[in-house]
Amino acid sequence: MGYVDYEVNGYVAKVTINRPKALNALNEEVLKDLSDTFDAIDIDAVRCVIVTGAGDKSFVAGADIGAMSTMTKEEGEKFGKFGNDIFRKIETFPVPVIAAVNGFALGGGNELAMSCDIRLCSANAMFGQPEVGLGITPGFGGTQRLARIIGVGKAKEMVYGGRNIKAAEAYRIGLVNAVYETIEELMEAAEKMAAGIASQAPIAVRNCKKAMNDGLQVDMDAAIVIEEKLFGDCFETEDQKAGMGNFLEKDKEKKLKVVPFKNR
Ligand code: DAK
Repeated sequence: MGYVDYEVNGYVAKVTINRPKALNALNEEVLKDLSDTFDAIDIDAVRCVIVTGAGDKSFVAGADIGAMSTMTKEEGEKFGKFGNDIFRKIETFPVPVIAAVNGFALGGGNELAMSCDIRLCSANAMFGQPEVGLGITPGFGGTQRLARIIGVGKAKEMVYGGRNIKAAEAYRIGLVNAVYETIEELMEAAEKMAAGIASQAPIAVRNCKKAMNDGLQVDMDAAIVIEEKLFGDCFETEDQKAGMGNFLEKDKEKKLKVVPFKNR
């Protein structure tokens, strides 16, 4: 794909936004390539996805300011919906998605990272929603997801003030799970985490993602019903029989990961 590289290693896919000359800023072409890449992922073969940016400076420096500068109200709304649909596709993607943030994650870049399940970053990362300085609101979910991840007070401070924060602060306020000194260490850690997730019972992992995502949208009474249903579904899988059987037989050598999805 033109602006997005895709590779698969074992059960782990890596999606790399590749427009380094513009610090991987998101224009319509990049967003379309990102969307097409996720559509093409074989979820019978891939159990975890890593999203990162090309180069050593930027994850994604935001939506493309040049492209947005001449938009009308209608075009702005259309562009916002285009991006939001793609980020929602990532957020609800059946298997976990890890953002490996290797530099700037500003505006649409922070919003992309927040649509992923887990964020890891390198020490040179910088996060922020600087849109108010450009005369616009965040438009790819920044006014919604940031508050859900770091809390309303901190999110309002970041969004109203358009203040960018460094990796250490992002870690302190819970925007990222971990910070690594170098990009190499970051990628190694992201791959290790992804492989660890991929080695677990795949349908159980998928159901955990769905239970947490869907459950957070409703009240607790409805949320536990979502959990009960997805928990029950696991009892129709080979993984549950193999996983519990291995435990009862005290067979720690057998690995669930050798059972491919398509045999289920
Ligand atoms: N868009 C387009 N080009 C960008 C860009 C961006 N967001 N960020 C960087 N670039 C380009 C620069 O123009 C420059 O291109 P050339 O001049 O070389 O052609 C190249 O990348 C390198 O950038 P710099 O020379 O500026 O590099 P520095 O290291 O000096 O600075 C920086 C790095 C990240 C601090 C700086 O580039 C910067 O401040 N960039 C803008 C960051 C930003 O404000 N991001 C938020 C964008 S607003 C909506 C939908 C979506 C959104 C909002 C509403 N709806 C429709 C409602 C989302 C909005 C945003 O994301």
